[in-house]
Amino acid sequence: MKKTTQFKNLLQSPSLEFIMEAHNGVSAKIVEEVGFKGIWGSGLTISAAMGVRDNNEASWTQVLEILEFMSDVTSIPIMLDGDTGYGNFNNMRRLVRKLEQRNIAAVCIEDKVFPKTNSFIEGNQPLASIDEFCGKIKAGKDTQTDPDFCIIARIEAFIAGWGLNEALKRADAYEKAGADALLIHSKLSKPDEILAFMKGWKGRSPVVIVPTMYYETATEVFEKAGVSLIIWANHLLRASIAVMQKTADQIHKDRSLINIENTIVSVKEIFRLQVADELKEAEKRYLPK
Ligand code: SPV
Ligand code: MG
Repeated sequence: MKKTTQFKNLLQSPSLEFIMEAHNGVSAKIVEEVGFKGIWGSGLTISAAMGVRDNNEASWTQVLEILEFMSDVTSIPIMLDGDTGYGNFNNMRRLVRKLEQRNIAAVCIEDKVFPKTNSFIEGNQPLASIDEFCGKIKAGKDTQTDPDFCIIARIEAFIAGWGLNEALKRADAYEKAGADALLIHSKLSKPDEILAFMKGWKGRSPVVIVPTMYYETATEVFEKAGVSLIIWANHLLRASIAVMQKTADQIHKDRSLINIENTIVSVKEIFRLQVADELKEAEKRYLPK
């Protein structure tokens, strides 16, 4: 099944679904291997893996290049965290064209202004006007050639401190503009804003959430509230940073690998993830004897 169709089915499925963050080819592959049905191409982790900030310091074509590696090694759909669409409606149109060419199934755009700031960073989080953001959604929907490509509108009203009424007003406008789903974001450690939104939301669009900060809430609470899709947004990068810091420090202190070898994957496991065997077989077929 096409990746776009897989993703649309995931969004519209009656049960709660989950997608997991990846930030390069190998992490994308790991997400698929453990059984997730989709991948979140996180702006935070893709930029962090490049060693830059989540403020559009990496150009959108640099992000596209990473996505292409992620897409090439996986058969499950990728939903890109497209930040603000990297500009206005016109940049959004070009983004959608390029994503479709690279077999990316969906893009999420947020109603902030370029260059964006990560939602968990303290300080001013200016919002785009409703009209401007609706134009961006419409431009994206008019540009896509595959009817199953999805555009998810992310509402940052809670993040910016504008409250529930503003969040609901925006949800309604974005649904009318053609968004395939809404992502409602909150930085609180309790899910109060999310649950209030779910109670107040009378539209039909599926709702997506990112429980990074309210991680202590049982998943069943969101299931009961009618959430459609949960994004585990940054946990593979955070896990790998923890192990890289520990491993580098140990090797540096020991001046030896003796305490490390059994705590990390083998070189063979890297070869397996790279499908090195396939090349061996191909060499037999194509290289001169
Ligand atoms: C990301 O993963 O880049 C996101 C989610 O946009 S958050 O970091 O929570 O804003
Ligand atoms: Mg992001």
